[in-house]
Amino acid sequence: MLAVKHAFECVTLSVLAHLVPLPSRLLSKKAAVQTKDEFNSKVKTACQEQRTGTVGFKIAKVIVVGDLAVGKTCLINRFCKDAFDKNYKATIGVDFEMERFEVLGVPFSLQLWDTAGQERFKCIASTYYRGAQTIVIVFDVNDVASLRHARQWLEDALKENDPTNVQLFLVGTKKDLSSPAQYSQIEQDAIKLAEEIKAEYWALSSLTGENVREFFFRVASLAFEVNVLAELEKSGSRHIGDVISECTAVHC
Ligand SMILES: Nc1nc2c(ncn2[C@@H]2O[C@H](COP(=O)(O)OP(=O)(O)OP(=O)(O)O)[C@@H](O)[C@H]2O)c(=O)[nH]1
Ligand SMILES: [Mg+2]
Repeated sequence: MLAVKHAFECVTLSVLAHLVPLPSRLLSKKAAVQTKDEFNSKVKTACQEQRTGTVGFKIAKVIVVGDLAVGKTCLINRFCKDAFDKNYKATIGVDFEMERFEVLGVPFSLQLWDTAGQERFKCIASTYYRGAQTIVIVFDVNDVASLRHARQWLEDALKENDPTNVQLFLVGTKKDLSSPAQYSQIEQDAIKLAEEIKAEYWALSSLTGENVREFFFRVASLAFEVNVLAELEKSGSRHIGDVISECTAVHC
């Protein structure tokens, strides 16, 4: 059996927890890691009472998309391997990493799909978009064009997925390369876009590691929460269904 790599209870890490997207004015780098520190109470209770159904066996699919060389692979490698490569090696098609978490005592895994940004590999990469629970759109905070292209990446990813059923993140990388003045300019545009597409905005650096861990924990906790809530809803409706069929059986 694979060992759990990341175990967390939300009370200790304030980044881990809430379902509703952050209010836009809080979407700056700092605010994103200082959000509410509570999981949904139904989710907490279900975890305490071990009523999370099949969630412990579930794997959430996360696709990471965005222009070439914005830093998608580095982001995943920083989190999964705590490594950073300053030489650019284009991803060909897709790469894949699996990360195991324990959230509120329940095992949970993220399947991270690192897709190619280069146009010539886009066709292969897009065949892996389907079935994503989370879409991470990456841009480089030093490259305005990569932010402009974010909408197109989202559109492509949504063609293969149900827009009402995915969580969106807009992630600005390479924060270490920008001055505070430069950064605050692009941040405004990024926040505006994040609001429009209903994504949560994060800025980070894979070189320094700033915000990387917090970001993935946040992705894992939101995906987990959604899964548990869906499971509770399913078991709730099953119970109602059982009652109805029992009633029909005895003609009540
Ligand atoms: N300074 C700095 N450089 C970064 C950061 N993230 C990535 N890079 C550099 O940016 C270049 C591209 O990074 P990748 O992660 O390979 O980019 P990618 O988005 O996976 O590119 P494709 O696979 O072609 O789509 C590499 O030279 C990295 O070293 C960062 O946070 N800071
Ligand atoms: Mg890559």
